[in-house]
Amino acid sequence: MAISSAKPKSDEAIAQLTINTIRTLSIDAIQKAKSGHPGTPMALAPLVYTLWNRVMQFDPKDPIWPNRDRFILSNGHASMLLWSILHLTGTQAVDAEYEKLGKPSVSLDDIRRFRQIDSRAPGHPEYHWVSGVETTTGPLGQGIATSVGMAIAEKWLANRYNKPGYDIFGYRIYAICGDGCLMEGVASEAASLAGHLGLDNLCWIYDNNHITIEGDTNITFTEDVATRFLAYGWHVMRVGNANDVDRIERAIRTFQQTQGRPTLIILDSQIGYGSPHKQDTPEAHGEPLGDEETKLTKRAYGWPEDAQFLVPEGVPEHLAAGIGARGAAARQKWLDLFAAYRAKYPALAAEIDQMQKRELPAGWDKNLPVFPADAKGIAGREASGKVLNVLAQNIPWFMGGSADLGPSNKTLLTYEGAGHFQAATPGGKNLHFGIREHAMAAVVNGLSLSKLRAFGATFFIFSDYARPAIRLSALMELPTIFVFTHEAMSDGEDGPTHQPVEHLASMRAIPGLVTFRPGDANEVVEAYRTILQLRHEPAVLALSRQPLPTLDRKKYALATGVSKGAYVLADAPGGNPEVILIASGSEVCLAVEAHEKLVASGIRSRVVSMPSWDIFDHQPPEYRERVLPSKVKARVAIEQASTFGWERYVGESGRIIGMKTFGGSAPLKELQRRFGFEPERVVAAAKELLGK
Ligand SMILES: Cc1ncc(C[n+]2csc(CCOP(=O)(O)OP(=O)(O)O)c2C)c(N)n1
Ligand SMILES: [Mg+2]
Repeated sequence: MAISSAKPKSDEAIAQLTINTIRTLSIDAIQKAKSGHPGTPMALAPLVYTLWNRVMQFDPKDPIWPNRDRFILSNGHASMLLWSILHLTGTQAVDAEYEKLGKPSVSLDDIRRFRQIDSRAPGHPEYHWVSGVETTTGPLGQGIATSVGMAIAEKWLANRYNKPGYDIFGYRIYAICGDGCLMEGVASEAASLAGHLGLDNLCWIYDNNHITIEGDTNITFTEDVATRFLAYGWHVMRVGNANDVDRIERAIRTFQQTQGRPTLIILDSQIGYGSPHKQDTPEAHGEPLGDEETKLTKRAYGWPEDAQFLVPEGVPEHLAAGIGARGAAARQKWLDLFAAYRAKYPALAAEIDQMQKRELPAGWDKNLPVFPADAKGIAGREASGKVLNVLAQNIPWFMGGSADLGPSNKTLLTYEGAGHFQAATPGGKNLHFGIREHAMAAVVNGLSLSKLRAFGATFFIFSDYARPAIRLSALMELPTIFVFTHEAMSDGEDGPTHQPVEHLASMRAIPGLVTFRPGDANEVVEAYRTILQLRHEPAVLALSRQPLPTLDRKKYALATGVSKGAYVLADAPGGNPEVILIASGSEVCLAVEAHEKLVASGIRSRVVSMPSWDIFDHQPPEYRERVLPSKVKARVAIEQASTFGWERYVGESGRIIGMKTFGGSAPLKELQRRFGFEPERVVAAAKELLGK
C-alpha cells in the first residue's frame, strides 16, 4: 500500500490525500453501518478541507475557545464530514461543565461505530454529545437559521467587550447548507433577517448539487437562488467546481473582505463525486455505496481498494501544520490579549468568564418586583414585562425580543440605554425578529450557543411556528427562554385561530423543556427566578393577556412554592383535605374561589397551584406525596387548555375541567361561561366526586 507508507511530495498531493481520507472514512463508516449519507461528504470534502485547514481560526485543542470561528453543517445528514474532520484534526473532548477531558472528541473507533449506540459519531451532528459540534442539525434549515443568531451574538459581543487595542471578539460564522436547507421556510426567514441586519460576519456555502431525495431539483426547486439572496441584500458569489480548493479559498477570502452584507457562496458540486455509477444521482444521497461500488470509487480516487478506515501517514500531520498550528497560535495570541484585557478591564473580563460558564452575575435578581395583593390584579404579560426589564439591567448579557408583538407581549426593554439591535447599533438589547417566529426561535438558540441569555416572544398560539427550533433547544440543553402571551382563551374576540388549546400539552411533551403557566403576578416573578437558574434547560412561559387577581400571600401560601413546580396554595384545616383542586394560570384564582365556597359549605378542600408539571415531576417523591397525598382520590384539575395528560394528576376517578374542542370568538367572560370555567362548575365537580 504505497499510499500509507510513502509521504506525498507536494502540498497539492497531501491536500488531495487529506480530502480523499475524509471521503473514504465517510464511505467506509456508512458502508459498515449500512446506513448514512455518503454522497455529500464525498462531494464536499474539498470544501471542508479548505475551510478547516486553510481558513478557520479554530484550535482543535480547545474547541470552546470563545473567539473561535464557528462551523455549522446545516445539511446534517452529511455528518460524516464532521466526524472525519474532527477526528483527523484531533479535536479534543470537553464535558458539560466545560472541562477538557484529555481525549479526542471523535476517535477512529467512534467512526467505526458510526450510528451505533453511544458512539461519538451519531447519525446527525449533536451539540452536547460531540465536542466540536456547534449546533445540532438534521432538521433541514435549522443550522443556517441558528447561524444568524450566532452572527448577531458576535456583533453584540464585539460591541460590548472590544476596546481600543483589544479585539476580544472577532470571529466568523461559516455554515454549509444544501438544497433542502434553502427550500425550508425557516431559511428564508433567517436570510431575510440576516440581510436586513447586514451581518457581514456570516457566510453560507450552498451545496448546489441539483439533487434531493426524490431526484433532480428540476421537479421542485427551479428558483434563481442567487437573485433571491441578492434581493435579501446578501453578497452572492459562485464557485463552479467543488473540487477547486483555490477558488473556494478565494471566495472565502472575498467574504472576509466584504462589509455590510452577509455572503452566500453557491458551490456547484456533484453528489457522490468519484463513484462511477452513483455520482450525480439521488442514490448517492442516502444509501451506502455497496461493496462493489466502494471498490470502484476508491480506485477512482487512487486509493487502495481494500483498505478500510485508512488514515494515511502525513494526513493528521498536514492538518496539525495547518489548522492545528494556526488555531493554536491564534488562541495563544488571544489568551495573551485577554490576560492584558483582564488587568485593564477586570469587570468586563469577569463578565466574559461568567457568561462562558452560564453563571449569573452577583445581584442578578435584585430589585425583582413583589406585587401587593390586589383583587383587580395585573396581567401575566405585564408582570413579565416588569421582570424582564429588571433582569436585563442586572444581567448585561440578557437580551431578547418579539416577533413583532413586543407591545402586546410586553417584552420591550424600556429602561434608558436598553437600545435596539440594528446594523448601526449592535449594542442594543431589544431584538426585533419581525414576523418570523421560526427564525426567531432558531436565532435565540444561536444566541444561547454563543452563551448569551436570550429570550424570544410571540403569542402562545404561534409557538407552533417556532416549535421545531424550541425542540432543538431542549435537545441541545440550552437555557433559552420563550415568552408566550395571550395563552388559553385570553384572546377572546380574536377567536379560535388565536386560542391555544393543545399547546401546553405539546410543550409539556418535549423532553427537558420546562413549561410554566403562572397563576398571578408573584408566580410570574418566581417562575422567572427559577428559570434564570436553569443552565441546561430551555423554558416556556405561558402568560395571560388579561389581568389576574394578585393573591394575598398572607392568607395563601408564598409564591416561592413555584420553584417546586406545584405547591399547596390553600388548605383544609389541619392539612387534611378530602378533595384537591389543581389548577394553573388563570384557573388558580378560579380554584381559590371554588375552594372558599367549598370550605363555607363544610367541605375540606385544598388548592394546589401547579404552574409547572416538569419541575414538579422532578421533586422528590416525599414532596409530591405531601402536595398530592395518594389517599385523596377526589381531585379536580382545572386548566383552560386541552385535558390531555391531566389524568396523571387526577387519577382515574378524578375530574378534568379543560378544553376538548377549539375555543370561540367572543368576549372572554362569555367563553369562560360557555366552556365551564366558573366556580360553580368546579364546586359541583368536587361535590359530585365526594357524593355530596
Ligand atoms: C425538515 C426536514 N425535512 C425532511 C428531512 C429529510 N431529508 C433529509 S436529507 C433530505 C434531502 C436533502 O436534500 P439536499 O439538502 O439537497 O441534500 P443532498 O442530498 O444534496 O446532500 C431530506 C428530505 C429533514 N432531514 N429535515
Ligand atoms: Mg442537494
